[in-house]
Amino acid sequence: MKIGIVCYPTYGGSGVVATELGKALADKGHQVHFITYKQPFRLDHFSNNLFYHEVNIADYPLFDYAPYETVLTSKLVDVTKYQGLDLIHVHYAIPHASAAYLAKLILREQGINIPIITTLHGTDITLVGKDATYEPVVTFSINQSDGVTAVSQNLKDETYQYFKIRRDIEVIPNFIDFERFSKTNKEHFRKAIAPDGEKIMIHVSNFRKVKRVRDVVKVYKQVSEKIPAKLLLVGDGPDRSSVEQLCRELDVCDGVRFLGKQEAIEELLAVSDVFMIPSGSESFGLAALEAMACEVPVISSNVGGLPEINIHGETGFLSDVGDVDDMAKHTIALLSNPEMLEQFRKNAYAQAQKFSLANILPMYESFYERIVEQVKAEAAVKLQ
Ligand code: GMT
Repeated sequence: MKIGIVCYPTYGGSGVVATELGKALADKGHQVHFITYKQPFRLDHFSNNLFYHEVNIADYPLFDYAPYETVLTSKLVDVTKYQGLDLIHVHYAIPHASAAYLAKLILREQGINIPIITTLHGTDITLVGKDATYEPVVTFSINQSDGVTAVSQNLKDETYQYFKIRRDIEVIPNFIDFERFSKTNKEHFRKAIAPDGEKIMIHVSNFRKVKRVRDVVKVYKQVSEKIPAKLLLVGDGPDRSSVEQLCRELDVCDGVRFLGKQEAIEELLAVSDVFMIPSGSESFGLAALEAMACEVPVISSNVGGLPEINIHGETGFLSDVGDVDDMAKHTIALLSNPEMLEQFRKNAYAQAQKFSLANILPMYESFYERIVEQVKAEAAVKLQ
């Protein structure tokens, strides 16, 4: 198939999923065209089947806000027509689903019937999308998509709860590529971070409010009072300075390392003992799955899709959002019991395997085939 993929090329989870999906589809022989305003950061390997089309927004003095959707729509029309795409798959509804719908209408006038698939990722529904400033367009564009997927059952349920959706939503969970994410021996690295055999806690995010990174530091404070431990904070974002301030207030700066944005996350996970994800909202939690693939148990909140991947008392522990004491209690129990930690590591790995690329990729391929056939059949009925 010739597949157009639209996503945010930045460090967000939806961009990561879209890029890894595109690369895997290309490896299986599909031709994949990325249509984004910047080269997706994980689009790092050459393949004859991978193409990148930049959405280039020309500046004009009249615009306080450059009309990105208009340029994206025109690009979608152009790429669909001249590359002969079979379908467009947009990741994150805002504004990709509405731009794709407009492109579909323009192409229809030119005799081209292009199927549009929208994948809902999280905040496009739970935070941003349901805000009144976006809701009518999000509802409309989801209903106009030919196929809709959500990355967890919880996100599907929330979409039906917040929006008047007439379409079926298919749950296709996020996936993990075990060729990249698997535990490797990085003992020398571990010694550099924790020279006295301290346990290593890790958090990876874009440091937005929803990630509750301050809770990670509060948990660390309690843990480090009982067990020698270090905390690695990976990523960057708006809450970074407030988190640094908290480290000073709690007097834990010596044990906390801010590593900023890192590409080789798997190498940091390889030396970690526990992964922290105390989010206030999390439709899936790809970062937790990446940790589990590297045999790192997870301490998480119990919101969104997190209970679908992190199994309480098996692969990690779940607590109510903001219940720092409970999270600290679980972390201390885990880190002070070597047998339990070892068992949880194995369980986490086994659970992550359910979400392997090999299991999930065929779900996307058969969904694509079904939607392409459905759109063809609808067009045939209209012609009669
Ligand atoms: O909202 C974000 O944190 C970014 C967002 C994205 O689209 O980049 O992440 C969401 O999509 C990821 C990939 O499907 C999920 O793993 C994250 O759980 C989800 N984030 C939230 O729901 C907060």
